[in-house]
Amino acid sequence: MSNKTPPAGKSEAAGTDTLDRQNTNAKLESLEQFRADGTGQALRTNHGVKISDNQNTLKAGPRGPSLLEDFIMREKITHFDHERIPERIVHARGTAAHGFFETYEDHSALTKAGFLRDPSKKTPVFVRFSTVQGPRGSGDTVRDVRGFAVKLYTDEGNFDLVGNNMPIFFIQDAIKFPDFVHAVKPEPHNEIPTGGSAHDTFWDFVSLVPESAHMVLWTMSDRAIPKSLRTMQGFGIHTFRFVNGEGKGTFVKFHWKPKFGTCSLVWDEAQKLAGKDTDFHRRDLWESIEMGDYPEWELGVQIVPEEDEHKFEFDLLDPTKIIPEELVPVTPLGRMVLDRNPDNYFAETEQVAFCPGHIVPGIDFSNDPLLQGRLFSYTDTQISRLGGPNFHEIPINRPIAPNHNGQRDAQHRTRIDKGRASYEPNSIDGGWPKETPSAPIDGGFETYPERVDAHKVRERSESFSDHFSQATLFFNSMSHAEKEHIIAAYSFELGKVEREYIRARQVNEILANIDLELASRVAANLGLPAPTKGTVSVKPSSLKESPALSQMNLLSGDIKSRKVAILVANGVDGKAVAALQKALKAEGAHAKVLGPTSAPVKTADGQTLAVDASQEGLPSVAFDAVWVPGGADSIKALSADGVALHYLLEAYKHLKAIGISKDGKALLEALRLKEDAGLLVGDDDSTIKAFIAAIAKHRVWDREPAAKAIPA
Ligand code: HDD
Repeated sequence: MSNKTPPAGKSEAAGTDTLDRQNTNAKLESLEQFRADGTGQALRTNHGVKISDNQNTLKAGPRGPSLLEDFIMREKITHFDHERIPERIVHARGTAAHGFFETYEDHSALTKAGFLRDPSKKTPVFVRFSTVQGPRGSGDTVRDVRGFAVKLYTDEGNFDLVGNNMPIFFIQDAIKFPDFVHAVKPEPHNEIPTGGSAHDTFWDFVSLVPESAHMVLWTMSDRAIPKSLRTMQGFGIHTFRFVNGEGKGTFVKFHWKPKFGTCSLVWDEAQKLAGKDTDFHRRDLWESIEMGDYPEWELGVQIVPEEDEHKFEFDLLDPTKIIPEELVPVTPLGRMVLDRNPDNYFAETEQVAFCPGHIVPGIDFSNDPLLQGRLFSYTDTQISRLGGPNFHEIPINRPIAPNHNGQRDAQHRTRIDKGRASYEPNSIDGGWPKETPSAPIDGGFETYPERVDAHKVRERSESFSDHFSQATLFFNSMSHAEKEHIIAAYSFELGKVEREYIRARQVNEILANIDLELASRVAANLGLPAPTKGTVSVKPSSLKESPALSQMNLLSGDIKSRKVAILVANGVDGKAVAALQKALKAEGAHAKVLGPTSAPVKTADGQTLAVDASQEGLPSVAFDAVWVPGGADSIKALSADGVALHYLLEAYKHLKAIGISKDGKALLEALRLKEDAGLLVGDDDSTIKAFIAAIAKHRVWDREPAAKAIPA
């Protein structure tokens, strides 16, 4: 509690703040002044002068030299010259959306944070998703961690939950972050590779730093190639603290669980998409919002009472560890819906500034040394990225809560502060703005008074020293297919490492301590001897498996918002197309009719059928499933069309649901594909039903061995 007495006048908590809470909507509307629309407006200079000619520079005669006095041209070119700002050192490639958060109920027993107490309140949010390694123009579907940064504009100030789609991190102490980032970023001599970790400096570093073992395993898993941004889980990673109105603290870990389920691409698909549609993830996010398939997540927390802090086999402060959900289940708090695309990429997505240090009363930090370092780094980076300390005034960063204080001036100051006193205490301006004492609700922020009694040391706690038991737990929790993907990913990445001693070190000193089968399989693929034992003694986790870690258990169970390609040519059975479209629509899925070209086709009964795109224009990697309706002529044409044949083959190899009319059996024979749980032949309702059920399973995993034998 503050020991300073506020100068005479009512406390802000009792007066203006309550009023502001009621006026949140009015404030949101006031942000509207920053959204500009030029419709119906004259073209003008930045200083308001109407422009009569935007085509020609002022010249001395039509063929003469340009004149320096052309203030219109000079203003335009000067502004253009400075259009780019430094991209983020990490997480440069991102995409974002607006939405809201609402709490399911009053969680005041846990926290006094207002946005988690009032179920009638919709708190605006802005969420930016990102890859980590690549620059702004890099591909969306590379193997990488995804950033999951949420800005909640609460009545009590902005709360930024700056997390990732994986629940742990590569390093335990922030002082190692520059080393880690230098190692993973493109190599300094040739700036290769763009958007990937398959190179020597990354594997050199992680093979020398065993604390990275668990997180590297996650990045070699399917989690690093998410199907879409709306099918990713999000995590706050660090242990945070909730503080309730009585000042009681509780440790929490934040989780975002997606309504559309958690699922991934397959590796070949991810690589192809990186070329065929660099914008695959941002396009999906954008389109799903435009189509009304609003991405949605449930926010939950794992709750650990303070007295249980030391009850685990790992340290709650160690960011390379999860709390298995089987030990502490996730308690749902509320939901977040993204329902509006930004108006302007630069003004919003590029200029948004997240800082883990942006918290509100009711939430506090833990002593996780990675989190502690982050509290410094983010504000510092915004100063150079956004050009000064006033980045909070950029519309996307403005809190909806008032933010009066004595901070003044500096570059890009936009607010015109009235009053004489830019210091506190003051008597000239009636003492305003004043401190607000901490209170059970609506009070000023007060740091949780954790007792600290220690020596100053540069040391890593002994409780942070186990780097492998949870990596083994993760590997053991994977399905057969997921394990195979992990083995393939290590083999692929290490196969690109030029120095054999780095490959060998990763296999012998890291993988062998996680799982000997994993190590030997990767060793065999690299032509290295298989290790027979690990290099350190690891006390295994007492939990053998954590089913919550396998994506096989995290599907939504329906096919809402899934995309199905219907391949047609002249002579297609138009009624069959309509029946499938109707069935898919009823399930909330989206069908697109794809022809040999973008031109309409003629159905068997002579009707004209519009097509959405050509098969070449929207390749199979852009879809979840493919259907080939009947019609003898259509099948005949598709059977002789290399693009259509490749379409089916590729969907088959990527383990997607495929439905083919009985008329189309010849197509399967031509491709030598066999029916299976997801490759269905038939035209009746029961085939459509089975097709829908196969899409809901996301992939036909049992097909994987057969699919591998088919040419790429
Ligand atoms: Fe970080 C950006 C997530 C550790 C320093 N980080 C950044 C973003 C995300 C994360 C999602 C992009 C935000 C946006 O969309 O604008 N970072 C994490 C997570 C970490 C983590 C989940 C560990 C649990 N980061 C971390 C450390 C440091 C940084 C330890 C420095 C000591 N991170 C930065 C940064 C960035 C950043 C350099 C680049 C751009 C920015 O901050 O705004 O300051």
